[in-house]
Amino acid sequence: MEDHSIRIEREILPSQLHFAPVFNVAVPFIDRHLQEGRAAKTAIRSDAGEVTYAQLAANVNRTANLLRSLEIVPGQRLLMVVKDCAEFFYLFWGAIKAGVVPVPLNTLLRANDYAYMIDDSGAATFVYSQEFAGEAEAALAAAKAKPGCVLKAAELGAKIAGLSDQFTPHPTSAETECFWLYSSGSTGRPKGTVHRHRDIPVTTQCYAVDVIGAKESDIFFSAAKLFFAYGLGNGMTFPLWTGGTAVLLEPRPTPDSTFATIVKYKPTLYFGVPTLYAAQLASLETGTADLSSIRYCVSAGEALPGDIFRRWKEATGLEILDGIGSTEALHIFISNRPGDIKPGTSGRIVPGYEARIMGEDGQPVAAGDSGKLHIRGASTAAYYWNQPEKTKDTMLGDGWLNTGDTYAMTEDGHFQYCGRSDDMMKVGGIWCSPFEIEAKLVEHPKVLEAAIVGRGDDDGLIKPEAWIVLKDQRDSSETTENDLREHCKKGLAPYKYPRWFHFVEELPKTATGKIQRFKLRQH
Ligand code: 3UK
Repeated sequence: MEDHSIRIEREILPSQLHFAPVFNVAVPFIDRHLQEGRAAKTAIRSDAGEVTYAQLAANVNRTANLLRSLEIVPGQRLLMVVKDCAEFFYLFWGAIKAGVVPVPLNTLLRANDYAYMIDDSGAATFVYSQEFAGEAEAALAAAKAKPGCVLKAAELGAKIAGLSDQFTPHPTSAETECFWLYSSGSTGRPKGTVHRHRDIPVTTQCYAVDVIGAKESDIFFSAAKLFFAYGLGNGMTFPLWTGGTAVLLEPRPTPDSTFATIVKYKPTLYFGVPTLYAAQLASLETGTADLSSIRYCVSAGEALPGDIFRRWKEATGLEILDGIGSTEALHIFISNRPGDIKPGTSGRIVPGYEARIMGEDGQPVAAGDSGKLHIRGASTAAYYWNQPEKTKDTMLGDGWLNTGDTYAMTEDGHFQYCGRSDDMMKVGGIWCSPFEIEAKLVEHPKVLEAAIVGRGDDDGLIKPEAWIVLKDQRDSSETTENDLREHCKKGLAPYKYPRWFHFVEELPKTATGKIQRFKLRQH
C-alpha cells in the first residue's frame, strides 16, 4: 500500500502538518490504529453496542467494497440522512476510502430541503435511517435528479456482511475534494461546502490536540449530532485521530438523555451547545447527575452567555470552553482554553489560524473597534458547489474567509462576539433564516405579511419572534397564534418555529419597502 501518512512537527505551535503525496484521510483515521496496536480497543460505544477499531476498519472496507460493487465512482456524492450510529462511521469513511464524497445532512430538515440537496448535488447515492423515512422518501419522490442508488442505513450490515474486509484506498491527495456539508445562508438555498482531505487532520491537530489537549485515553461525547461540523469533529474525527473512544447518543439530546449517557459511559470530554447547557442547568435545579468523569466541557454553535458559564461552574465545578467554529472552517478557530478563559468572549485565535477584524473601508479596524471577522487557516473549505457568487463573497482569495460575524478585540486580546453581519440567527446552535420562516408564515391563509427577528430568552439565547400583519385584523387571537405555530412546526425543521407572536397593523419599512428589522428588535 502507498504511504498515506501525515508527518507532524509540533516542537512549537502551530503544529505543521506534512502530507504524503498520495494521501487518503481514511488511512490515518481508520487503518493507522491497527498498526498502532488498537485493534481490540473500543472505537465506538452506544446503547446499540460496542465497535472495536478492528471491526470499524473491516466495516469501512466492506462499505467501500459495496460502493464499488454498485459502480459508484470516485468523485460522486453520497447523501446521508443518518442518525448518530456506527453505520454513520462506516458510510462516511467507506465512501472516503473509495474516493466517493459523503455529504451528511441535517436530520431535522424537511422533504423540500432534501429534495433541493438531491438536485443540487446530483448525488448518485442516498442513504437514510428509518427514523427519517417520511421526509426522505417524500424528497426522493419530489426530486428531479433521482439518485441511482438508495440505501437504508439499517440494512447496511446485511448488505456488506459477505463482502471483503480488505480495500486499497483510492489514491487521492491532501488537496482532493473529500466530503461536503451544507451550510445555510440568510437568502437563497443552502450551499454545498466542499472540504478537502487535509481539512480533517488540520482541525483534529490544531484544535482538538493543541487547544483542548485531547488524547488517546479520552472518551468523547458530543450532544451535537454528527451531521453538524461541530459534532462531526467532536464525536467522530477527534476520537479517530487520538485513538480515543466515541460515545454516541441516538435519540434527541435532552437534559435527561445526555445526563444518563454521561453517567453510563463516563466521558472525559463533553461537547454541547448553549441552549442545552441552559436546559441542563434548569434540570440540575431539581435533580443531580454525576459528571465527575468530565475533564472539560466545550460549547460552540452560538455565543455562550457569561452567566451560563458561571452558573454551570457553580453547579458542576466544571468549566465550559466556548469557541467559535463554522461549517466553512470545519471546526473551531477561536477558542477559550484550559487556564485561559474569559467568560462571555470566544477566547483567542487557535494556533494555526489567523484572524483580522475589518472595517467598512476594507482596512483592519482600530484597536477595540468592531468589524467583520475574517479568518485564514489550512482547514477552510475550497468553495461552494455551484455557487460562484457566494463563493466569491466568502472565500476572499489569499486564503481569507469572511465569517459573516462582527467581532471586536478586548484590551487583553480576547475576541468578543458582537452579532452577525446578516440577518441569520442561531437557534440551539443551528442556523435559522428569518426569510424562510417568513415565507412559511405567509403561506398561511390568514397572514398578509410577516417579519421574523431574533429575540433573547431568559438565558440570553436567541429564538425567533414573529411580527404579523393579518389579512383581517379581527382574526388576532390566541387561536390564530396556535394555528400559526402549528403551521410552522409542521412545515419547517422543528427548532425554527416562532416562540413569540405579535399581531400588528403594519411593519416598519424603508422607502424601498424593505422591512426594518432593527426597529422590531428594539421593541
Ligand atoms: C456562529 C458562534 C458566537 C457564528 C460550528 C463549531 O456553528 C458552527 O458552524 P455553522 O456553520 O455556524 C457558524 C456560525 O455560528 N457561532 C458558532 N459558534 C459560535 N457565535 N460564539 C460561538 N462560540 O455566527 C459562526 O459564523 O453552523 C461550531 C465547530 C464547527 C462548526 N461548524
